[in-house]
Amino acid sequence: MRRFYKGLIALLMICMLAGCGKKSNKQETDKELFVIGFSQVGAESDWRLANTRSMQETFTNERGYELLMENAMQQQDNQFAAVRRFILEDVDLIVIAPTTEEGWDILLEEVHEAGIPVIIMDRSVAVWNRDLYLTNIGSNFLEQGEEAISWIETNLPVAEDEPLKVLHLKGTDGSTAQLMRTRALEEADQRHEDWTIVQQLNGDFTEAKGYEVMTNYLKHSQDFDVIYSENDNMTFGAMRALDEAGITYGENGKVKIVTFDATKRALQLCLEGKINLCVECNPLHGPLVEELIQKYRNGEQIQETVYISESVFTKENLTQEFIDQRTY
Ligand code: GYE
Repeated sequence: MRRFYKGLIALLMICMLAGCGKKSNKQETDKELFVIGFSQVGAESDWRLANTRSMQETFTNERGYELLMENAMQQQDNQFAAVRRFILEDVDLIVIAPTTEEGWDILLEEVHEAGIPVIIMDRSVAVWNRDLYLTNIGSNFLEQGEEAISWIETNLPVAEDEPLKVLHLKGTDGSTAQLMRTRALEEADQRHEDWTIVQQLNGDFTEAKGYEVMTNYLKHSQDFDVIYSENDNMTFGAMRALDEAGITYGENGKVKIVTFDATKRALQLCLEGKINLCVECNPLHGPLVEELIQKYRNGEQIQETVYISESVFTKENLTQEFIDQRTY
């Protein structure tokens, strides 16, 4: 009997030690790491890949974070599912890069009720209750559009007898980047009686779609002076279509090209004279998001909107050294 009791006690001790050991390890890890659920739009463009990298490089375990990232493949429904999973996992904070602006009220209410703070990154959301998220960090997309317009106004003279014909390549409908860049162009078109938007094509911010819509369009018409393309990847697709149709572009070409993002590949083409203007859209949000999270954790006041700094590039202000050291 004593032997039996001795054995039982030993067994219990082993179990307790093993069990306790595990639990305390987990508790320590949980305590140390700040868990962030990140719903990313997709992997549609070079800009997006750089944006994802910036988040992953910032929020590492070594730096005290656990980043749970979900790629929504450009579908808002996938974002809803991801955010609901984050609620179930009881993460410390949720970062959402929203596909489109509309449709977020109910979901953000759910997150609010769960008591989880939210940061909206890159694009914006249009919700009734502004208290549903801490802050919106991203680009001033309208200003980007206006930069592009003012370059066109100064650099593309309009002929006396013919309007300036703009071909517009649009990004994902309803996304802030599309809405604001489009607004700048449409407002300029209203102001300038001698401008005309010959067509608006939707390329969904991807190279494949940019190539496809451009190829189809060129079968019907090739009469335009400038392409206003809402991101670099659609521009690359459009350039391939122009090459195949034998239409020249850039500095010495028939068609001028204005593009948004200013990723490394686009800047190189700009330096080579193939693209006329690159309006920068800075994807390196990670460090800024971290700064805001730290403020939040310290109980400090956070600005409602935080814009990231950006510039505009033409062949004149670019150098090979600058492009070589660019990380995206
Ligand atoms: O311009 C485009 C991307 O929302 C700023 O989305 C972003 C845009 C960017 O896919 O390349």
